[in-house]
Parts: sequence; C-alpha cells; structure tokens
Amino acid sequence: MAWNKEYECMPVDKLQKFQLEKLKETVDWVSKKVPFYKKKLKETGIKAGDIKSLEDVAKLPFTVKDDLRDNYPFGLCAVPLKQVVRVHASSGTTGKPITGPYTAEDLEQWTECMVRNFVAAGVTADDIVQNAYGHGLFTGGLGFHQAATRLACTVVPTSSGLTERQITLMKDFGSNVICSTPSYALTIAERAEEMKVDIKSLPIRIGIFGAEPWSHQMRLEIEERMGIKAMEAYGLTELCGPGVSFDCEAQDGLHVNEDHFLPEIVDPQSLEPLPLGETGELIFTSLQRRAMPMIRYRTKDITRLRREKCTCGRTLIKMDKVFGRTDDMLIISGVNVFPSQIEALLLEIEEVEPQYRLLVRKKGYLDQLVVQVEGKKEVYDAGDEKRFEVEAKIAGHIRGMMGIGIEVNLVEPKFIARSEGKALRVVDERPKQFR
Ligand code: DLL
Repeated sequence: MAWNKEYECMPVDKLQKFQLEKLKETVDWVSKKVPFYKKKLKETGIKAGDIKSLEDVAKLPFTVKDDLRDNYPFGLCAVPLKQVVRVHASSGTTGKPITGPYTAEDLEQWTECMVRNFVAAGVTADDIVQNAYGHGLFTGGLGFHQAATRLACTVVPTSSGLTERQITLMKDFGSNVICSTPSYALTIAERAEEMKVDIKSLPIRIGIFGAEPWSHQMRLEIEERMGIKAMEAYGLTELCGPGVSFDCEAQDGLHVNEDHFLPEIVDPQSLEPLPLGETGELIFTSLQRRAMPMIRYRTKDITRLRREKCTCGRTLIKMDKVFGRTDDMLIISGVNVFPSQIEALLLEIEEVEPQYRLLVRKKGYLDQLVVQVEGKKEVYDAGDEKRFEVEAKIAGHIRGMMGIGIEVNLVEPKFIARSEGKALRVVDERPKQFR
C-alpha cells in the first residue's frame, strides 16, 4: 500500500514530465534567488529555458559540500530568513557544519516523503513508534517524529542513548516500531540480552534504520536478534534529511521519492553520467524545495539505480543499498575496499560478534588494513590457540573473497565502543600527509 498512490505509482512517462517541469522551475528559482547559482549558471551559459529533456540536467553544474561550507550559514538560502521556519544542521567531523533551512512548505513536503517511508515499511496509525534517532540539529529525530505524528501513530521520542531506558520503555509501552541507526539497534539488542529481556517476545515488529551504510548481512543479523523486519531510510541533510529514499515490502532496493529528488549516477572520477544499472556516485537535484534547493548535489554515496517493476506497485526508481562513501573507500594493495564489504564478510563468521573497527596504518609505502573484531565470549575465552585459528580463518576468508591480505585482531567482547548514532567504523592511523 502506498501513502500517495498518485505520485508513488505514477506511470513513468507522466512522472518524468512532472520532473522536467519541476527541474525547470527549480533552475529558474535558484538563478533568480541564489547569487551562488546565478553566477555558476551564468558561467555555464545554461538557462532554465535551455532544459528540454531530463538528460539536459547533465549540462548543469555540480554542487559539492564545500560550496555549502563556503556559503555557511545561509548563503545558499533562496528565501529571506523570515520565511525559514526551521534549520537543521549536520555536525560534520571536520570544518563547519552543513545547514539545512526549510520553509513551511518544505517541511510539509519532507513530512510527506517520510510518511511514505513509514507506510512502505508497514507502519500504521495503530503503532507505537519509539524514535531513537538523535533529536536536535540532526535530521533523524525530528524527521521521523513529524511523519509518525502525521500518520497518527503514538510517538515516543526517546532520542538516542540511555539504552537501558530504551529497553524498559520498549517493554513497558509495548512499542511496535523502533527507529534508529542500524548500529544503535545492535547496541539495543545486545543490552537487552544482558538485561535478560527477550526482545523477540515483545510487541516490537518493525525497525526503520538508516543514516549510515549497513550490509545486507547486518540487516539479517538485526532481524534475527530482534525478531523484527528491518526496513530502511536513506537521506542527507543537504536535501532534507531522511525521506529521500526508502525500501518497501520487497526489501530489494530503495524507492527514490522521484517527484522530489531527481537522481543520477556519475563516474566519480570523470563525473560523466553513467547509464542506468551502473554503479557510481549518486547525484541529486531537488525538484520542489524552496529554502535551499540543490542542483546536482554530489552525495559521495556509491550505489546504482534500477528502473524496474516492483512487486509493491510503486513506479519510483530504485537505488541499491548504499555500498559506501567515496571518502570512506580504502585502497588496500591496489584494491578498492569499502567497510560494508568487510562487514558483510565478518558477519558470515560464526565465531565473532557483529562489532568491528577497521584500522588503517602505513607499512612502508603501502596502506595496511587491520580488522579488529570482537570474538564471541566462549571463543575468546578458549585461549590463544583458538583465537589465532579464528583470526587466520577470517583473514583467509577475506583474502579469498576480495584478494587482499589483511591483519585480523580478535578482541575481547565489549572491547569496541558501542554506537548510539552513526558508528565509527574506520580509524585512520596513517600520518596526516598520507591520508
Ligand atoms: O543521516 C539523514 C538520515 C537520518 C537518513 C536518519 C536516514 C535516517 P546526514 O547526517 O546528513 O543525514 O548524513 C547523510 O549518511 O550521504 C550517507 O552517506 C549516509 N546515509 C544516510 N542514510 C543511509 C543509508 C542523515 N540508509 C549521509 N545507507 C549520506 C547508507 C546512509 N548510508
């Protein structure tokens, strides 16, 4: 069942006509309202009227994170602040944050996009939704909150952290839905096991997870440990937050809210558009936003797009689960490695917990990858010989599947810090000049 059947199940040719119209409107809007785009579009020599087909989007200039940083906080805003009713921001690990301003209309549209996500995940007005995404500047908390409220669910805004209390409330209130990052879901599952609370016997039945890459194997692990369906949300602050794409009952790719966001895939090096089905960097142009529209925003996320008939009836294009970010990509012995690939392989090993970290070190001129993964208690306690055996088994598995030699450190249970939000998977220990 779709929330907005008209748009979610629209015939593709009609949808594309709608997109083209909105694309022209957006280009016209930013060229008049945002000096940054006015200048960029002038340099490129493109006007809204030159856009005759959706493919013409490739003639428009890209926008990158640094453009947002350089214009911090409101330089890319297309409306006076008087019309801005909310501002979110992504903390960012380096430099200035990215700001996300919304007009009242933008907020409405964002809510709509997120309600589609909830409905596709199987959530109804009868559900009690425990929202364990961080509330505040991060878009996860309020993004999920406003949509669950619109759907008339019973919302429990726990925010992230205080894990024992999350579990107690989940039990006492009988929450049916949990919203969090996938890594925090695992933290909750683990803590519940320690508290001797059997999550599987609780009413919780659906999780909506996102905000960080997670492998298919991680999804299965969470489903198994919590006894729920693990559904997905994807998005980024620059575009609205979560609600850019979502998965449906088929759990086979995420439908992009295409009437709001026009996706493209480009080669991350040449930046040339790639045909449908090829893997590359995901680019988005927002089609209906007013406060801070984005033209060809480079997400740095790696995935591919598929236009195919979905069993759920939605015609919205699908993107694969995000594989990783170009800036998280490691090059080990000349092979491109994404943390999610290592994660998937680790989760196939029964002697370990799904808790890991990747340490990148320098050995001579080469990058060296050390995989730290927690052994299950009985395995770790069995002593050095068993540990070496499991380490060799994991290294062999990764060599066999990816062709790279890595070092594996089986560490004791609870060694790796538990995540309450986005997990820190990669620790770069290389000297600064080599990063
Ligand atoms: O993480 C928005 C969000 C909140 C999405 C809650 C889903 C749920 P940012 O903090 O700006 O926004 O981070 C955006 O997170 O470019 C991806 O690299 C990553 N990301 C988000 N969702 C997924 C996902 C929010 N489902 C960045 N799978 C994006 C993989 C994801 N990566």
